[in-house]
Amino acid sequence: MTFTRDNLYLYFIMGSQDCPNHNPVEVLKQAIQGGITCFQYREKNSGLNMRETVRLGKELRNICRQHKIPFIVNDRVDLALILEATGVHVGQEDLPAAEVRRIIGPSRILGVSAETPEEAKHAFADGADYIGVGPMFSTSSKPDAGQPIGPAAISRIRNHLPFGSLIVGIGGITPKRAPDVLAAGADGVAVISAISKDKQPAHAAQAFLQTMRNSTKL
Ligand code: TZP
Ligand code: MG
Repeated sequence: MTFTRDNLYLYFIMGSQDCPNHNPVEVLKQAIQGGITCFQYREKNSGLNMRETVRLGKELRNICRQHKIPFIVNDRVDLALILEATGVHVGQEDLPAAEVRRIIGPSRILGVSAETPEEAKHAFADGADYIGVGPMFSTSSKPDAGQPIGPAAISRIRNHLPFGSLIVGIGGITPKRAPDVLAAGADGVAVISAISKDKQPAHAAQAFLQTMRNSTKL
């Protein structure tokens, strides 16, 4: 599957822990209907065991395949390979990016979280295709996310990277705040709760696309 800058535009992340009121399969279907451009499967302390995680992952992957949405797996390279995922996303405390690149080969997508220009430069040198920068704003979806670094962090980091480096902002992003993240130089926004916890995930995704497109209209 091809993966381009456009895939970062509205990047939805979810595991069953993020869907207290719905079935994650339904949430993903709705989010796709609403126009998301990429999906990351992030099962974290949800209570699912590894077998259940694989079973749900296959279901979510099949839905992404049907709709030609890239399917990225958070943290776990073994799970990404089992699920024949489009790619993997790792943080600074997960498997080192260079090792992940070695295991997944040249074709799968590698995303890496980075908070500083140094982390960002290392991530790309180690084989990242894109970086995730955050938390932009305060978030309740990741207890260890640390203090918000704000959209300005994206401009700062971009200044140290070659033209065209792919960056997605993450953390506490709502439809109203998304334009600030784009204005700071992000290629897109990565979102958990503003879509997964909405009563109507399709509408929530559409609301993002609307504010983002309006903000960049000439
Ligand atoms: N990494 C940095 S913040 C965050 C992750 C996974 C959580 C984003 O979730 P939300 O609900 O969009 O704030
Ligand atoms: Mg991680």
